[in-house]
Amino acid sequence: MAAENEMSDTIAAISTPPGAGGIGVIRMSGPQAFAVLQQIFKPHDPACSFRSHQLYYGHILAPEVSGQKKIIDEVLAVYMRTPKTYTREDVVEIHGHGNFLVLQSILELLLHYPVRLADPGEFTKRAFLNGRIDLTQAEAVIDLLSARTRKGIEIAQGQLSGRLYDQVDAIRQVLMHMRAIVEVAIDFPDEDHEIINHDELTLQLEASVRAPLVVLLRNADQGKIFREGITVVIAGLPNVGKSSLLNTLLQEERALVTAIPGTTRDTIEEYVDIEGVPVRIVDTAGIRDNAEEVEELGIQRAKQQIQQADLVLFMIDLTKGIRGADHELFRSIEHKPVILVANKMDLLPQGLPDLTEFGNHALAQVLISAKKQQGIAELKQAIFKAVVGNRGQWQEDGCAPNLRHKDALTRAYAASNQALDGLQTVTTSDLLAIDLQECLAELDAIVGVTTTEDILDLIFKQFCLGK
Ligand SMILES: Nc1nc2c(ncn2[C@@H]2O[C@H](COP(=O)(O)OP(=O)(O)OP(=O)(O)O)[C@@H](O)[C@H]2O)c(=O)[nH]1
Ligand SMILES: [Mg+2]
Repeated sequence: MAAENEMSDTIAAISTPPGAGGIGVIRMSGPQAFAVLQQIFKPHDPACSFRSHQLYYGHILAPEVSGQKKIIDEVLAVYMRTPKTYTREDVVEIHGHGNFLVLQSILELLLHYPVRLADPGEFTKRAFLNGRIDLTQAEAVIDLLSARTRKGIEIAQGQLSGRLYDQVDAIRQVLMHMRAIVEVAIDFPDEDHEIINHDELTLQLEASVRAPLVVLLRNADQGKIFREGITVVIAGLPNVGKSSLLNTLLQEERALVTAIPGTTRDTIEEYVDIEGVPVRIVDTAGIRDNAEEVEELGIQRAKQQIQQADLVLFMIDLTKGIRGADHELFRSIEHKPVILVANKMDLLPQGLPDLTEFGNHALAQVLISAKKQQGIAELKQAIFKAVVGNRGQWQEDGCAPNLRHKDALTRAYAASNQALDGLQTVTTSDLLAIDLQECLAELDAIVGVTTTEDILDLIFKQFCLGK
């Protein structure tokens, strides 16, 4: 962040998204916030004396133009005195009408005073720098604002309440304690062996450092799925019922469905929440040879989408049995994670066709009727299982470390390996201290005790303005 962007500045931004809304909020934070509010806000009750954390009704007035003050908006304003505020600084919020131009006028007015426009994420950055939240909680704000499923919200809220911080901090405390013992041993080399009980330290390292690190690392992989979601592509020959499945998953008539093969030309994508995972679901053109020009373009797109998919739902039409073209298409996608979806079970003649050949290569096979909405819950479970693995592995109340955390956790785990080796081969206390310190430093960086300005900038850049 540029040098002129000092913490002592008073900053302001529109905190609600652009577009029309019932109300729109402008937020100001810093030492001048209250003084500036008093200059531009005329309370309805002129005798009112501002009390902290209370809303006041009144008007925002522009400076006099030809002897008259112009009303910019009718608002509610609140002044929140430090330190019980979002940033721990004095904070003012002005709740105006949710018209972007009105809010822009209020913001421009503020900028005539000793107030500057906030950088993206700067309010939350101040909350972090002023010690109200740690870095994982600041990152949870980003996750909370961008979460697309209730599950994603739940995970972000857990992290915001300090769940990840607590788990990482518990490991840090153990490491600090262990390091202190080793440091003493360094100071008294003659009594080294009495001070360091190798068995006890090994036990502590295993149970209170390495085991919780492994749990966090495992959750990181699954956290990524809940945070970022996955892409699932529905592929199959024309007319097998791909668009019908898309519509059923969305519970709306999103894609055209007809009895004519080759109905879908372009790819169609939407988001659905599957057991808490945000899934980008893509319906594609049925793949066949000798398609005419427009359809052929759609088929090329379908193939591209299949290549980029995290999971492919390969659909067949049970009423048609298994056709040679099904085999051909399946061979082109079997290198991807695939679920075999056998559709139109409502029309199923006696007996199932033999699906074993596909089944052996697919992660699962599910019988459905896209039209009659049968087997859909099973399909969703199969998708969830294919991407998240067995439910048992995901701790429901667990944390979901992000990629930055995961990198640091991986390095912390490697350092703990070194420390363990050291303890087992009875290394020198100096080397052991270095390994423990390395492990600790990685965890410090996760919670933000020691994080470089570059990394902070990278994190807070992900925010939008006003957060
Ligand atoms: N009985 C029955 N009919 C279905 C089912 N699913 C789809 N259909 C019918 O099959 C026909 C094709 O369905 P679509 O969903 O358009 O198939 P598609 O795979 O998207 O076809 P293309 O876009 O041409 O590749 C329509 O007449 C649907 O009503 C089902 O589960 N049962
Ligand atoms: Mg279709």
